[in-house]
Amino acid sequence: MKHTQSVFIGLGSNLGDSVAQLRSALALIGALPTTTLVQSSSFYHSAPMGPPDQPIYTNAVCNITTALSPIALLDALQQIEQQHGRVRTGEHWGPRTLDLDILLFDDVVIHSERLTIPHYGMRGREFVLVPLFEIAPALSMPDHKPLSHWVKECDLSQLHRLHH
Ligand code: A4P
Ligand code: MG
Repeated sequence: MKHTQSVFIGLGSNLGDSVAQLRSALALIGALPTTTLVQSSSFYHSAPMGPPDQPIYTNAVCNITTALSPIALLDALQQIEQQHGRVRTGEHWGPRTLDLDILLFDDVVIHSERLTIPHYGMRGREFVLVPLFEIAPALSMPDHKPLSHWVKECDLSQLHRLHH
């Protein structure tokens, strides 16, 4: 049997019915071959990072176990983005119906053309670190500091947990 790895995925959406899109993405992620959805965080509303003239985001983080390789998982996640009408306009940090980022893939480190793991943009992003902390408070970050230390560096004033 293939070895399964523990992987954290960041989900974001700020076009269309964002909550419905995150829910549907979570279901599709959990249905991928060899993959189990172990846990998902609450959903959060967050102010856009990047161009300010775009709708607020809904963000969440989930934890899966999978025997997929990092690149096979990326292919599968990009397919799910496409299924949700993701159009890549080329605008940096522009609005999107669904964005799925591989945050951490066990202890794997990759710097290739298609993949940077750990994800380059976790530090300082409250909409990634707070949901991650909710489901994995004991996690150690790539610099070996506790996740709580990274969370403390964040501005939490524009982040709101959704009650549902
Ligand atoms: N790629 C490399 N590493 C990874 C990885 N670990 N996971 C490559 C996923 N993809 C990875 O991604 C561009 C390319 O990154 C992919 O083709 C893949 O090969 P993309 O999704 O097309 O582009 P993007 O998401 O617009 O670019 P980028 O720089 O990844 O943006 P981020 O970091 O995803 O940020 N504000 C709020 N409040 N909440 C958000 O979720 N998200 C963004 C996008 C901006 N502002 C936001 C939010
Ligand atoms: Mg992305």
